[in-house]
Formats: sequence, C-alpha cells, structure tokens
Amino acid sequence: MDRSDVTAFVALGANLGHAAQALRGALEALNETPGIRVVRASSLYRTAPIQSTGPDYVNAVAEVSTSLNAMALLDALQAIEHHAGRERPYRNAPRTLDLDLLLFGEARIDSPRLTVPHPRMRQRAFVLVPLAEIAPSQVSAAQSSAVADQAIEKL
Ligand code: A4P
Ligand code: MG
Repeated sequence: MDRSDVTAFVALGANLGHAAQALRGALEALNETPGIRVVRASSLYRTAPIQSTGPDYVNAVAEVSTSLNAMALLDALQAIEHHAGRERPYRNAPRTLDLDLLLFGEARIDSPRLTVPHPRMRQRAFVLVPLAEIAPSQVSAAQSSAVADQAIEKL
C-alpha cells in the first residue's frame, strides 16, 4: 500500500434480479478498477427493506484501499452501478445494484454529490452488521444495539 493510499468502506446492496451475484460481480469490478484494491469483504447478508419496497435485499460491506480521491471513487462506484443496469425511477426504488461510500479515511465531505460519512449509515443494521464483521473498531456496542430490531441474517 502506497503511503498516500486511503482506506475507504463501501456498502453494497441489491434487491432485484440475482442480488448475490450482482454483489460478487461488483466486488470483482471494484478490485479491477485502476487505483482500487479490495482489502476485505464481509459475508453477504439477507436484510428486510428499510424505507424501501420490494423483495429482501442482499447487503455487504467492503474495505478498499485506494489512490483515488473521494470524488473519483464515487465516479467509479457509479460506473459499476451503471454497468450493472441500475435504473433510478425514484428515490429508494428497488435496485439491481447500489454502491454507497460509507467512509473515506477520516474525511468529512459535504458537497452536493457526496456526503461522507454516509449520513444514514449509523441507523442501519444492513450497514453496521457487515461493517462490524470486517472492521469492529468502526462500530460501537451502542450503535449495534440501536439497530438490533432490524431483520438481518448471514447468507
Ligand atoms: N451521494 C451523496 N453521498 C453519497 C455517498 N456517501 N455514497 C449522492 C454514494 N452516493 C452519495 O444516490 C443518490 C445520490 O446520492 C447520488 O447521485 C450521489 O451523488 P442513489 O444511489 O442514486 O440513490 P439511492 O440509493 O436511492 O439513495 P441513497 O441515498 O443511496 O439511499 P439510501 O438512504 O442509502 O437507501 N434497505 C435494505 N435492507 N438494504 C439496502 O441496501 N438501501 C436503501 C437506499 C434503502 N433501504 C435499504 C437499502
Ligand atoms: Mg446509493
């Protein structure tokens, strides 16, 4: 790892089509993107939709090491979503693939295209449970217990 490389965490989610396959493909695509290396990925989890409709989701979180800046990393995530056939008929619509940037090093970013840390990540078991699996220091016991009522199971 280059000294300038940043450790970032990416949330993966899908609830249309073959969701588990979409997540595995996205991990491969991430790792094949110049400037991005997947360091570790959580298990895949089946989760009930939160503020969303449609079938259950499959979710996971990946730790990546990247030489890209945060905006370029978001561009790469959106290109992979697009390649997976993502359509955006309305906010929180069911999706073939959603890639959200959770954390980018210690950065705090508040621009029209990008908010980091992801503003809703601490309220969501589908993010916190896989994040705690691969990076336990990022999630406190209080945060975990606050989302303990949300349905989630390891695939
Ligand atoms: N954007 C701003 N900050 C970020 C960031 N940190 N990471 C902007 C990624 N994108 C960011 O995203 C809309 C815009 O947010 C982008 O153009 C980007 O510039 P989107 O992916 O097009 O739309 P979305 O996914 O519908 O919205 P968002 O905000 O990602 O939704 P949420 O709040 O993340 O919720 N239930 C379960 N069980 N599992 C899920 O994965 N996901 C959602 C999506 C709701 N319920 C869910 C799940
Ligand atoms: Mg999204």
